[in-house]
Amino acid sequence: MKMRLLVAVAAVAAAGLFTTLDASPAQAGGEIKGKISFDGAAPARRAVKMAADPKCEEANPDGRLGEVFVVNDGALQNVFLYVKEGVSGEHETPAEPVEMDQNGCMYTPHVVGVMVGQTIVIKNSDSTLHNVHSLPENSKQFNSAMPMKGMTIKKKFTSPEVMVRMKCDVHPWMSAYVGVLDHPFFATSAADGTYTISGLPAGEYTIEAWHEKMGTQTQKVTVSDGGAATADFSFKPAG
Ligand SMILES: [Cu+2]
Repeated sequence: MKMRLLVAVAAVAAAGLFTTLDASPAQAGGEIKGKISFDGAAPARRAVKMAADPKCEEANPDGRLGEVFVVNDGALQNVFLYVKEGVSGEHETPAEPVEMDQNGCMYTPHVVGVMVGQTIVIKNSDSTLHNVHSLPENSKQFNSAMPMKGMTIKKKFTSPEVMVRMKCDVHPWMSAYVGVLDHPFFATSAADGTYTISGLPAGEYTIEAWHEKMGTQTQKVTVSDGGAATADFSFKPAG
């Protein structure tokens, strides 16, 4: 639910941003939408083994499932979609931060996008020590111990990169991925596999879909003034 909310917020922010840059409301922008499917039998989601930290086990009395393959009725969640080619001009960095929580010794959301320079507020909702460690190649790494419940830190990435991996040095099962872009045209597929990228001017674009285990795919998409183009993707695991 939170993921969907974030996607919706990003879409609204993108639409709002473009409206402010473009004087003509008639050209408030088109959109690309679609659905991500998983081709084949969905792998079973495995229970995450948290025995290394009793506080993590306590926080999840019913256990937690891994988030690498989240397939609901053939729909694939946690795919990052972004416009790879065709965006021009400068795009204002949103003032609103993106939020990432450490809750029950998992990152929420698991996959998220931010703009270069946009603040990411990282929170610790757990009564245990987390150490959030980013592993970008294009920006400076950060490696921050967060020992207290309720603690938050603010971070930014300085260069585009799809994707930046985040991990916890205390809990090896914890990972998240952040797509860093110099424009606001990105989204993450929701629980029903759908996504929407809004606020795009008319034009030809290449959109890329990224999944942490199944790699990337691209499609060329033509967006008309204020129109909606569709780009569906289907992922099949190798082998
Ligand atoms: Cu941790």
